[in-house]
Amino acid sequence: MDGNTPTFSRAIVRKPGANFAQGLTAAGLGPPDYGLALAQHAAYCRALREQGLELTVLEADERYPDGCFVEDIAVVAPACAILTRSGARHRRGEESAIQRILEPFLPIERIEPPGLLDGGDVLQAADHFYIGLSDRTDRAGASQLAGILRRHGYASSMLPVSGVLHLQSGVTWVGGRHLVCTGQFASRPDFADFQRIVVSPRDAYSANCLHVGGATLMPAGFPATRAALAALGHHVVELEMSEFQKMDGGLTCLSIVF
Ligand code: CIR
Repeated sequence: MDGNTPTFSRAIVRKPGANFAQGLTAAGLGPPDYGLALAQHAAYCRALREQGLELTVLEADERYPDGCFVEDIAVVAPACAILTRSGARHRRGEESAIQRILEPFLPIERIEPPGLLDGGDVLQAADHFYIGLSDRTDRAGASQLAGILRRHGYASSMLPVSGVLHLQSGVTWVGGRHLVCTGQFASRPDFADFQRIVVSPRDAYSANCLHVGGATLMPAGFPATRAALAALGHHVVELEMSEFQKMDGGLTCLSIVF
């Protein structure tokens, strides 16, 4: 790992609510078990704390069955936080609680109508922000974000996303020059300067990892991805994510780290 590896001190998470199963999903993996989701969420929180993060844990808000996927609601750069305008209409409104937590720490910006942007489509890798154009993030939202980032001194670029929900469903930065990604993203010139850990199509879910503190958190059950990360010197921590996967959510989706 080099000096480009991010150092986070805080994370925002939100517990899944009793109506978690009513959230959006196209995973086709069956309904989630709420008790198990709570247990997996608690283990996720423990793993973040073990990496030295101070957590703000929001209680569930039953108005928002997808509310535990907080990553989609704000993009946080070192110099500002940008509240998104989700491409999923029924998720709009989730940002009020997140704003209250972020505003003591950072200047707040926001994506304005008609722009659409989900935080899961924004990948910060070293000093660059990649913005995915997906079913949730349109060019208007992406252009607004690029403009805000530029004003705060950050470079960004856009790329198309298809076949997965969000950009970060298929590619994540795990510090240094390392990306974990599916084949779709491995072949993109955008990422040519990175060392890419390419997961097989059947292990696609394991492309969503989170590097925090001294560890790389990854979903449990993907030994090939685990071995590839370990071979590059990562201290890997596996987390059970089955109930969130059923709702189309990955590991990064469950927190806003800053
Ligand atoms: C949704 O469709 O909005 C949620 N069920 C899953 C969101 C996952 N978030 C993410 O990938 N960043």
